[in-house]
Amino acid sequence: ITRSSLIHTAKSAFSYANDKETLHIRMRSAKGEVEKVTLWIGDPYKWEEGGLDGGNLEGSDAYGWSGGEEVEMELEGSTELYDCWFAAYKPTRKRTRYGFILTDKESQEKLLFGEKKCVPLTDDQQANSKALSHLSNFYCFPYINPADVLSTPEWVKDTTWYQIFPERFANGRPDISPANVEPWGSKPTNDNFMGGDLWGVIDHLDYLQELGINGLYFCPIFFANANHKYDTIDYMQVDPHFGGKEAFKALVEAAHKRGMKVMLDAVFNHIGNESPLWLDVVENGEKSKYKDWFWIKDFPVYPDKPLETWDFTNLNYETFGNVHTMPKLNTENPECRAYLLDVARYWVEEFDIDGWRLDVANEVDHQFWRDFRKVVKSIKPDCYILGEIWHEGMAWLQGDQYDSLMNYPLTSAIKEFFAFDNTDARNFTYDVNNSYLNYPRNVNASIFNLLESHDTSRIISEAGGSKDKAKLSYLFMFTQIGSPCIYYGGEIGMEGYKAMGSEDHRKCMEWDESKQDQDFKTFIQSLINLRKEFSDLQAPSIQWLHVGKQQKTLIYQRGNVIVMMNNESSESTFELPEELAHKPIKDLLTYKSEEFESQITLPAYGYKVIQIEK
Ligand code: ARE
Repeated sequence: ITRSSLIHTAKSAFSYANDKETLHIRMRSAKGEVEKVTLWIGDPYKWEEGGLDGGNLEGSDAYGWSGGEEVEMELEGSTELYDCWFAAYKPTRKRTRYGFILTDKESQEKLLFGEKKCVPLTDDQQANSKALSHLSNFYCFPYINPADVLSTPEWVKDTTWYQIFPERFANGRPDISPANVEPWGSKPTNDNFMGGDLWGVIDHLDYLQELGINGLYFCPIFFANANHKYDTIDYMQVDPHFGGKEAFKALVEAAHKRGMKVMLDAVFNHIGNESPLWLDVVENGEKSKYKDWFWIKDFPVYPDKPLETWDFTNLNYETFGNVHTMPKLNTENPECRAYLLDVARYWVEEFDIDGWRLDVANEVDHQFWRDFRKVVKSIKPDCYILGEIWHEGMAWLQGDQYDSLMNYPLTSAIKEFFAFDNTDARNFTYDVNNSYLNYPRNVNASIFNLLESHDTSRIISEAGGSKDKAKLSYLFMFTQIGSPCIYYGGEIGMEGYKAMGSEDHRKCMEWDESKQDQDFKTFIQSLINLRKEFSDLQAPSIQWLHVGKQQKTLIYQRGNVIVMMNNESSESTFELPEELAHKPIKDLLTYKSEEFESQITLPAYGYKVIQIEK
C-alpha cells in the first residue's frame, strides 16, 4: 500500500455530518492496492470501555483494542487514480475518534491509517495495543453540532429547472421593448435587443407546465443596460423593458399557483458602471460617500481617455473579469454589505422568491455569504442558495454558506464522453465519480445539473449537430442525483455556439411549432416524467454494472433503476452482467416487458431504462 497515496481530512467532503445524527466518512487509497477498508470508530469518552485508548487488553479484539466499533467501508467509486471508500455511522453521543484499517490486496498485510501515522498491524495483540494506544493518532470529528449541519430545501430534489434568459424567451408586450429592438429571431450580438420580457414568460407558463417544469431560474431581471442585465443599475427595480415589478409579481404568483418555484440571479460581486452608486464615485471621486463601496486604486477612477473593452491595464479599480463596465463591490464595507443584504431580503420577503443563484460566487468574501445565508434563511428557511462555481467548491459548502453548486464538472464529463467523443467509457465513469466524490452526499442531493447555459454553447452544437448524442447526454443527466436544468429551447433541439464574436447560444426562443423539434421535445418530456415517477433516481450512489472496454457502452444503476447506453455510431452487442442476464425486465420508457438473454444488442446511440421485474 502506497502510504503517501492515502487521503483523508476531518470536517471536509471526507468527513461530514450528513444529517443531525449521521456521519459520513470517506477515504481514498491508490487504485487497486487495497482489498478492504474497515473504519474503526468510537466514542473517545466511553471511559467504562477504556475509551479509544486501547490500554485494557482484557476483552479487546484481535488488534488489541477494547473500545470502538469496526465498520466495513464500501467502495463508493473509483477515479483515475484512487479507490474511494465510504461508511455511514451514527455515533451514540455525537462524538467520535476514528482510524482506518486497510488490508493490502496482494500481501494481505494490515495497516492502520491514522491522522499522524500509518501503523502496521501484526498478529501480536500486545504490540498492536501498544502501537495503537495513542488516541492522538486518530482522526477526530469532535461533535455533531446541529447548527453546523447543512440543511437544504427538500423541494429542490424534485425539481426540474428551466433556465430563462429573459431578453430572448418571449416578447409578451412589444410596447415596453427597448426603442432599438430588432425583430424576434434576429442574429444575436452582445449588444442587440429582441424585446423578451416577463409578460412573455407568463404567457408561456402553460407550455412549461405541460413540459413538466417546476422550477424557473432567471438570468438577471433587475434594471440594467446590457441585454444580459449583469451590469446592474438598480437592484430594487425590475428592468422596465422586462415589465417592472408589476410583471414580476404577477409572474411569481402565477408560477406558484402551478407549483413552480422561482429562482433569481444575485449579481453581488459587481455592479454596472451606470448605477448611481458608481456614477457618484466617478463624479465626486474621493469625496463620494460610496468610495469605499468599491476597490479603487486611484482617483479619478477613469483615466483621461475612454476605456476600451480590453484595456484593463489602465483600470484604476477592481472589476469583474477585467470588464470595466462592471466595478467590483466591496462586500467587506459594512454599508455596502448591509445594502446588498437588504436586496437579498427584499426579494424573498416582498416577492416570495424561492431561490438565489449567486453570480461569480467564488470571488465574493465568505463572510458576506455567511451573512447572506442568515438573512435569507431567517425569512424563508427553504429558500435555495445556489453558488455559481465552476471548480471544486467545498469551502462554500460547510453548511454556513450555500446549499449547493452549479455542477459544471459533471457537465464537462458528459460533454467529453457524449458530445466530443474524447474519453472512453472507463474514463467517463472516473470523471463522473469524481464529480460526486468531491462533495458531501447532502450537497449532491440538491446539486444543479446542466448541459448548457447562457455561458456555454448548446449541447447539440457541441455534439457536432448530433441529436442522438444530445439525447444520451440528457438521459445521463436526468438519471443522476441532484436536479436537472434545461436551458430555454434545449427541449426543442435549439442549437448555437458561444465563441468570440458568436452569441448564438442566446438566440431567441423558437415559438413556431413547425420549427421546433417535436420528437426531441417528446423525449425530454419523457425524461422529466421518468424523474417524477422514480425517486430512486435520487439514490446517492451510482453503480456501474457494465463499462465497455472496446466499445463505449455502459450500464449503471441508481436505486432500482438501470440505464443502458451505447455511445457508438454503430450497433453494439455485449455480455450482460450477472444481475441482468436472463432476467425479466420492464422498460420504463416504453412500458414493455421482456426477458433478457445473456447478451444485449443496442443500436447506434441506443439506450434503455429498465427495472428488473420482481
Ligand atoms: C461579454 C461577452 C463576452 C466578452 C465579454 C468581455 O459575452 O464574449 O468576452 O463581454 O467584454 C456577463 C454576460 C457576458 C459578458 C460578461 C462581461 O453574461 O455575456 O461577457 O458579463 O460583460 C467565469 C466566472 C463566472 C462567470 C463566467 C462568465 O467564474 O462567474 O466566467 N459567469 C457569470 C455569469 C455570466 C456573466 C458574469 C459572470 C458577469 O454567468 O453570464 O457575464 O456578471 C472556466 C473558468 C471559470 C469561468 C468559466 C466560463 O471554467 O475556470 O471561472 O467562469 O470557464 O468562462
